Amino acid sequence: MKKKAYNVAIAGATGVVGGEFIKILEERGFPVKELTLLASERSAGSSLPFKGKELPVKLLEKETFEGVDIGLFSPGASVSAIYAPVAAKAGCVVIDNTSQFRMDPEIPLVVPEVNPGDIGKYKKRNIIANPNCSTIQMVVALKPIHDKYKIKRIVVSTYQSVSGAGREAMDELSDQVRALYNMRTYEQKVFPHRIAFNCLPQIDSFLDNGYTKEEIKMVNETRKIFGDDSIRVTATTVRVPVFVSHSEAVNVETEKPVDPEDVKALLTKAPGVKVVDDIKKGLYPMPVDAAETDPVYVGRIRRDESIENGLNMWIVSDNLRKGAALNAVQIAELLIRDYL
Ligand code: NAP
Ligand code: 3JN
Repeated sequence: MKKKAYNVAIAGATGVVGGEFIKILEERGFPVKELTLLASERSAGSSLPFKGKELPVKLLEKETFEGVDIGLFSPGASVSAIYAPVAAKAGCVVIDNTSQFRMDPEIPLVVPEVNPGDIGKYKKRNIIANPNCSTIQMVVALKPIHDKYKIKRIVVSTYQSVSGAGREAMDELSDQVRALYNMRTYEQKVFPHRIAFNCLPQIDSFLDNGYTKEEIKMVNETRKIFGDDSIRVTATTVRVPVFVSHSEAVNVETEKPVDPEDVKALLTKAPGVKVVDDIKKGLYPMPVDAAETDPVYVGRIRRDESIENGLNMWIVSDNLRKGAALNAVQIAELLIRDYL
C-alpha cells in the first residue's frame, strides 16, 4: 500500500543548499512523516526550524538511515561518496546534489522538465543524481528548442553567483566589500583571487586541457541528460560578485532553421520556464529578480546573424533553488508519485 508520508533525511542540512531543502519541503507541502537533519560534528547539537518546530541537527553516521525513505544529500562529493551507498543499502533512496555519481552510467541524472523518465533507473543503485546548477537551468530552457529544432552545438558563458560555492563564499564577498569600503585589508580564503568588484574566469580547479572542472561538468552532464552524445558543448564559467542566481549567455546552433519568435512562443509554454523579453520596455532576466523564486528565466532571445541556424539567449535562475534543492525535491515528488 502507498505510504501517506515519508521519512526524509537531509545530509548537509546546515549548508546553503540544505537550508533551501528545508524551506522547499515546507513550502511545497511535501508529505514528511519525520525529518532528520544531518551535518558534521561542527554543527551537530544545533537546531533548525521546520514547520514551526526546532529540529535537532544530528551527526551524519552510517547507522542514520535505517527507516529513512528518502535522503536529500548535499554534504560535498567526498562525504556523499561514503554515505550515499550506505544509505542506499539501508533502503533509503538518495537524491544526491554532488558531482560524485552524476556520470556513473548506472545512476540516473535527472531534471524533471527534461528527462523524468530516467527516474525509474534509480532501482539499480537506489541513488539519483542531481545535476550541477549551471547545467540544470540551461537544459530546462534548451529542451523545447532541442525537441523542435535539434541542437547541434551549444556555446555557453556563465556568470555564477558566490552562493554556488557555499556559505563561506557568501561571507567572503560581504566581508571583502565591507573591508574595501572601510579601507581595511581583506581576507581571501575561498576564492583564488579577490571576488569583490571582480570577475574570476575560474570555477573549481583546472584540468590538463585548460578547462575547469565546472566547464567539463556542463559538457558531460548536458549530453547525459539529453541522452544525446552528438551535441557539441563548450563552456566558459565565470564567478561574479552576485550573491544568488546564476546567469548564462547561451548560443545554440540548430539542425533546422530556427525562428526566434517561435522559440519565444515555445518557451512561454515550457514547464519551469518564464520568458522575460521585452527590450522596448528594457525587460530581461536579472539575478536580483530571480533570487528566491523557482523559474528558469529566459530573455534576449534573438537570431545569431553570424551563422545559418543560430540563436542567442540569456538564461537566469536561482542556483540554490532550481539549480539545487528545488530540482531534487521535484525529483522526490515524482519518486513518491510513481515508485514509492
Ligand atoms: P555549504 O554551505 O558549505 O554547506 C556544506 C554542508 O555540508 C554543511 O551542512 C556541512 O555541515 C555539511 N558537511 C560538510 N562536511 C560534512 C561531513 N563530513 N559530514 C556531514 N556533513 C558535512 O555548502 P553548500 O553550498 O550547501 O553545498 C554543499 C554541496 O552541495 C557542495 O559541495 C556540492 O557538492 C553540492 N552543491 C550542488 C549544487 C548543484 O549545483 N546541484 C549547488 C551547490 C552545491 P557543517 O555545518 O557541520 O559544516
Ligand atoms: O560553483 C558553483 O556555482 C556551483 C558549484 C557546485 C559545486 C561546488 C562544490 C563541489 C559542486 C557541484 O555541484 O558540482 C561540487 C561537487 O559536488 O563536486
